[in-house]
Amino acid sequence: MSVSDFDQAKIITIERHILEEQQVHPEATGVLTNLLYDLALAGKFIASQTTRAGLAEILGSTENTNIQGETVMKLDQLADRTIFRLNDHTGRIAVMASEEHEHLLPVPGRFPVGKYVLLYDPLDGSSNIDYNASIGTIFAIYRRLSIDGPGTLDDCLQPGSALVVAGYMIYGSSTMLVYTSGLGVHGFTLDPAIGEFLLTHPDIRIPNKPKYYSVNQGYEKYWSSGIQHYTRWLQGMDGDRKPLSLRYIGSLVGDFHRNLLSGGVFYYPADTQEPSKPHGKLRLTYEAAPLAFIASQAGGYASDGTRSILDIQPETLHQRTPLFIGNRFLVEKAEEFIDRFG
Ligand code: AFP
Repeated sequence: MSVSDFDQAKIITIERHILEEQQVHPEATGVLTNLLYDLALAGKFIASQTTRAGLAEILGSTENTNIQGETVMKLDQLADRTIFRLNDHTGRIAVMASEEHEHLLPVPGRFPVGKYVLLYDPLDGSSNIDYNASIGTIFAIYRRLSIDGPGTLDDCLQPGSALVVAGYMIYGSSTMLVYTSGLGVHGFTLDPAIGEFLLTHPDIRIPNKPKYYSVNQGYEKYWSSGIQHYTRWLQGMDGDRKPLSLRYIGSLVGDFHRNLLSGGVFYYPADTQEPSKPHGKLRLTYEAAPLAFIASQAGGYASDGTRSILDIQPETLHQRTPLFIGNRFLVEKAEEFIDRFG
């Protein structure tokens, strides 16, 4: 690269990007900007740990105990503690909730509370860690509803349509952070040499021509007739349309990220496998809703099979929901099949 090429190239760090987006909102105080920056920092920390997965054994640990006789924290607990500890003292957060904890995570009494609510899934797809497949962190940020004092459960139980920011970090062949604040979807890749997230995927749009469908087809016998018909349709079995290719990692962030960039649909329907989980496996507040916001900002759509995920009012923190997410026409087709065949 010549000196003049280098001078012309616009190197946009995540900090610069967030600051530039902030200028679109003259009323912004910078609190949200800093909160996003804290999450990016958590992502760097988690990435540095996930790339060392497996080394604990080589370094002499047995089961959960390392060579010094200390308990080794599982990576999902480590990710959970990292996000909490980077955000508990900043005065930006009213309350947090995590996939790892049944109850709310209040801001410790010695720290000030702020105006935002943070819900997160610290390490989604963690059963893939041992096999070196992509895993991710999902986050959702709302404005608190309560006026002051510690944040409440109601602050956390807001529909996706009230989201202020949603994003994820994906720990794969590289580490990426993808987020939206309602001004499009932007992706940043972590340059490990300098420890910075750089803008590599500005204004992501789901391609109009989809490539993939993603579902755990091993569970087909537990599906309703509507889902079985829909899957046949995606495979082009009911006409002369070309089939979509099947890709499924079993790691929501990885499956969603691939389909966001290549076009397609991911679904995890309700099934009859476990009567105790009549609504499928995925969680509404910190999995489905934030990804639905990202999908909609990228020109896509997410549904529970009958209505937009963004319109669902959560009733409990860890509520499960069926999820269909990706290109709008593919998700609407799922709604049609469910409406017709159940
Ligand atoms: P784990 O965190 O236990 O690996 O679960 C991952 C997950 O919640 C989500 O990331 C996947 O989309 C989904 O489960 C995969 O579930 P199946 O193994 O039932 O297909």
